[in-house]
Amino acid sequence: MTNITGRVREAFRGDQRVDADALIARLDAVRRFLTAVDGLLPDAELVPAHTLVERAGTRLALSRDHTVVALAGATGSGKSSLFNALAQLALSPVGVRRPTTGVTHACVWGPLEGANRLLDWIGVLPRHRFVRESALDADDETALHGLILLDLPDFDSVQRSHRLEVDRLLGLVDQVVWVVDPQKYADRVIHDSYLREFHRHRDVTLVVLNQADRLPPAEVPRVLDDLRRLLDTDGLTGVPLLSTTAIDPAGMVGLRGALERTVAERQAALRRLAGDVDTVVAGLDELVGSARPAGGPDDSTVDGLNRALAGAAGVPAVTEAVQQAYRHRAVAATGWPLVRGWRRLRPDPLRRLHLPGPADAGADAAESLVAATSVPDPTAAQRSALGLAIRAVADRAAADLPAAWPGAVTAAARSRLGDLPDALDRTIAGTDLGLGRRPLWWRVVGGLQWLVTLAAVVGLGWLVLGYALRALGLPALDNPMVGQVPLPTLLLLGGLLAGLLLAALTRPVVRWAARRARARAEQRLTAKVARVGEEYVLTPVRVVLGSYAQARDALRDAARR
Ligand SMILES: Nc1nc2c(ncn2[C@@H]2O[C@H](COP(=O)(O)OP(=O)(O)OP(=O)(O)O)[C@@H](O)[C@H]2O)c(=O)[nH]1
Ligand SMILES: [Mg+2]
Repeated sequence: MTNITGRVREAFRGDQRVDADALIARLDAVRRFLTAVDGLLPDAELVPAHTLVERAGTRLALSRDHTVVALAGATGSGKSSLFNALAQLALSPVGVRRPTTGVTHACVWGPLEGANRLLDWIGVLPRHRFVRESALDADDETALHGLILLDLPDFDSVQRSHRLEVDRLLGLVDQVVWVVDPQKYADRVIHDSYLREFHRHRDVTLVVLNQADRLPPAEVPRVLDDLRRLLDTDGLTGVPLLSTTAIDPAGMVGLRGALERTVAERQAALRRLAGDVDTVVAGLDELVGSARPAGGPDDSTVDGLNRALAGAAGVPAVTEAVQQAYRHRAVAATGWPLVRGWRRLRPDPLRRLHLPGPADAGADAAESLVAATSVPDPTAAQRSALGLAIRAVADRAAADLPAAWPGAVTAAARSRLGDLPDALDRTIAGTDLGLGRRPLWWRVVGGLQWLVTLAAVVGLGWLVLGYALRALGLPALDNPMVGQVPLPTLLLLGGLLAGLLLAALTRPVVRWAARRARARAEQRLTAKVARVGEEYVLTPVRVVLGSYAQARDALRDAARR
């Protein structure tokens, strides 16, 4: 899986400007990502993205005219000394007892008013806010107008509260000046826990080697080289590195100049947020893959699902009943009239399943939709086959997705499992099984049967009448002859024989037509059941796949610098 953030240039971007609109578009993309994955991915993985969206929105809304710069570093490195030296006032106590600074101090260059809301949000107490605006040197300080300098507690503190405060503030400030001293500049905690973590924010990172005066002048370049090498290992290649001496104004020129440039550019806030987006996108990267996923499971998996659904819905039992019902009704309509009545006494096989029988053939569809059938409940084997088929759908659909997603796809595929039995039953009840209309040939054969039976009855009556007249000694009827056979006898025997023959000839036709009726019903039921599968299983899966595609596109947009 290629890395989406791989497209973000990892090199130091130095003076490259961050366009505010482009940044807002990237933040919008992160927001879109969060909307797309809402409820689908574990919340814990999304916390940094939510925090970013919330923080960035607030920071951009608060003040773009101010640049918040924090002095961060180990205890005793000289943060407070630098803070005071820059302010040219003793604002933050400097001490020998370590750690000295326990609460963040802020110094604002320019009017405090505009900065107050920003400092409220950052969480610097009003009594620790100072204004660097003096009538005497106002002109000298204009270059720093808009700067809010923070003196942080030590990050390697024995006081846990200091570390928490530092971590909180490092997430909010626009630029960080990491202060190290000649003794502890190589400490692992500075590099492993902080500088390395900040590598995506190297555009807003500045490192100062303070207390340079404690080194023999010839040693300073060597220590700076060594520190540069460590910064390279931290992923902070190219960040500005300066030496400072807080106790000597001449040793502050470089840092002051760097801060003046930062303030003048008014880019730090945007660069910081751009770095935050990079970090968040990199953290989310493994939640999306590079390949565009398929729109859903393949046809054969869907066929498998439809077969399993048909089994669970009792389609085989219903189609069997359709075949039997067709035979039952066809024989009742075309059979020998003398035994038809007896056939009608037997129950219609479809009625046994509470499906439309002969009386309600063509019944109102709406009425049959609410009817529950008596189709047998699915067996344990059918239920487990359905479970497996749904699993297969989820597995196939999620095959190309990164590890975080198959769970969501499976959950979606199973999300409406509880509603399936009712939906299938309603579908079966609402399907026109094709037995509503009596075929014309039934009526033709039935009519013929009546005709030949009538002939037999006429023949019988004629004969009975002849016998009766003879028994009473009355003049006999004149029996016309057809060949050697008297007509009444011919009518009786011919009618009976023709009826039996017609019934015998019709039987195979009925069987063939019943099979066709079954196939037709099966086709209709399968199509309807497939629609249920589409609505209750495939659609939820496609919704998740759609969300995945949206999340992937959004993250791609968010990664674009
Ligand atoms: N020689 C010399 N001493 C310095 C310099 N900067 C700071 N110091 C001294 O180093 C000690 C610690 O300075 P602080 O400014 O309190 O250090 P800090 O980083 O604020 O320390 P915490 O508040 O405990 O985190 C003090 O005694 C300062 O006078 C410097 O550039 N040169
Ligand atoms: Mg301090």
